[in-house]
Amino acid sequence: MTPRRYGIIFSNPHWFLLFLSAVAILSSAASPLLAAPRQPTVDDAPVVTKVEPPNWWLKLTPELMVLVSGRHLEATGVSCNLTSLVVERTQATAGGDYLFVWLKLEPEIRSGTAVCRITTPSGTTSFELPLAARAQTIHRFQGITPDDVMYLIMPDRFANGDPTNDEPAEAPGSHDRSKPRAYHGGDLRGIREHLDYLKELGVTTLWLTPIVKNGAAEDYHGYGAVDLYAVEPHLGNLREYQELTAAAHRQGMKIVFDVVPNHVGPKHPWVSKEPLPDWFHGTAQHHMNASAPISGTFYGGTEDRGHDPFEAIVDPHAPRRLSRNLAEGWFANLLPDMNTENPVVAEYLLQNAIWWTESSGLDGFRVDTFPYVSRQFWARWHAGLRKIYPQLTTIGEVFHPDASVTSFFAGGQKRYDGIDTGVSTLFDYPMYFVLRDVLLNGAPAGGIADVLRHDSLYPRPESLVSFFGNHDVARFASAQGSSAAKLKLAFGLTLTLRGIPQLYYGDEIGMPGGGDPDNRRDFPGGWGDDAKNAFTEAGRTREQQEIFTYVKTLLRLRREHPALREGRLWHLFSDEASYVFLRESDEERVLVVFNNSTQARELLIPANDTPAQGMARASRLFGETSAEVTNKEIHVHAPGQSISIFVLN
Ligand SMILES: [Ca+2]
Ligand SMILES: [Ca+2]
Repeated sequence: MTPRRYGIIFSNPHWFLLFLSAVAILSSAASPLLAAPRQPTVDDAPVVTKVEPPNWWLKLTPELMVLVSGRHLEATGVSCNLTSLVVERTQATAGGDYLFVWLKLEPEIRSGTAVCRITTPSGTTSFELPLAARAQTIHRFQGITPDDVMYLIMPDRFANGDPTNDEPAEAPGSHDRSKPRAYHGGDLRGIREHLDYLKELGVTTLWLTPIVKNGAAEDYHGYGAVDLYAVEPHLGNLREYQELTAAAHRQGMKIVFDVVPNHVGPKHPWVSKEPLPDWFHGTAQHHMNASAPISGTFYGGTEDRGHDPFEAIVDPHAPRRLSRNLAEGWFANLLPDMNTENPVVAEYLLQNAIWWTESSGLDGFRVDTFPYVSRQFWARWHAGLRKIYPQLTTIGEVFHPDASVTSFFAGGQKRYDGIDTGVSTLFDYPMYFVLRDVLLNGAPAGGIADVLRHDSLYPRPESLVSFFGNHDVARFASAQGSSAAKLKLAFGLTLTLRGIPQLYYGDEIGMPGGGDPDNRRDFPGGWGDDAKNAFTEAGRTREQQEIFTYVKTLLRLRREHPALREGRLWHLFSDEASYVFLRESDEERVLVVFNNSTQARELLIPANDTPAQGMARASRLFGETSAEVTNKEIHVHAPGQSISIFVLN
């Protein structure tokens, strides 16, 4: 990656002085009236205010790009006091407010704090770069598999473990639990203190919404970064994130980090002063809107529904103008869009992901706004990560109901553009839409099988992340048409269908909530003065306990029966109200019966040409359904609105 397109770079001060002399001679020849150069003053002295990354590790990468922020950083030379740390080149930008320093780490380099001296025409300054040996890698960077169950937490809304950080000095007035868009005080320590609750429930992996430092009073959700190398002070600090990750690992749990390479927050200091002229796509004044509708359609239909830019990316025949605003526009017309096509930006973002991984030992990334970033970037980013962390799992967010669209973004394959994004897996949004449609709107239960039929479009469908709720949609319990019984069915299907299940905090106790931000209410009991503590059985209402037990039991069955995690899925039966399927592993055959009707049903399920053929018995693991097996058929009596699970043998 070369930054040379941005100007002339001098790694050798001698050449720089020769250049300056030449410029001086030419200038005076061209303009004899030019005043004598102003003498440097104290005000011109170079100052360093920030170093990114703030530290690094030995034997991790052969090179490192450091972005130094400050003033008057027009370096004529940079050198570090470790002989094995070589300054390869530098580039001052934005009138000296930034200085890029490319370093080479020789193999023999030892741990310690390097001091790198910056010399400018008006003085010198320095920055420090601590370099440490890598920690043991065992039980770190583990990756996620279908053996895992992920639980999404919005840290500000889960549990307040440290009231002293509720309103950091730099954010006065930001904390108010009565305001749905203010900070409520939840934090990383609060999550760590409730790992036993999560362990008891049976989840194995925690996905936290972004923990990086945000800048606006209503950025409790974490998606408005102002510093990609700091933990949001409302949530704690880096040490507390490291402690949370280590504590989770000790409990046999994993941590997924929510990473957002697509954009930063509007208050990021880069917005008023970019490190490079094309650091972002566009500027605060002039940019495209990634969320703008596009008029016109090529795809027929009586109604002009407009172009769906996701569909345009997938369509090899669609003009690029239909998807350019998606990749280069500002999300919600508000969030500064990183120019990921610029190799320096790409390097910054890759190093940042490596830094969080190495700092904490995290096990995977949930990757925000995946289709909004160029596919070339994803290929490079993943290649860089995998070189160091081959097990690390990345999960892309492609918010679209059509598997022919979502699967286009899956890694492990190339489509018409010849690019493999490298992403490990994706959220199964098509299944999300159908689950809600079937359970809440009474759509045909066979719609589930219809989604699964598209699995051949994905290289690794068994790892798709299935879910029925998250922080971007109304709570299932509060959606129109919902009920406690339907919430249980949503859990039942999500935890038995193929894929890696993802649950949303509080759904296991039926937490209510409409659209954003009502879907992000505080977990009851996470705050010392809460009237009820739903983290304990005694603090849960009867209905909360019923749902909690239901989920906990399903999670235990999932642990105990490998077929429910990894087994091949076979459709056995489907119609308007029911879907019956089988999960087959080497060890066992597990039958799952879903009845969406409020009425009990008698079902005769053909077993021929499936692994259910020739089975003699159905032993019930879960539910109230009874089943008798003959050679050719399974006779099921399913109560209304039920999920039942059997082992066949
Ligand atoms: Ca707090
Ligand atoms: Ca973008």
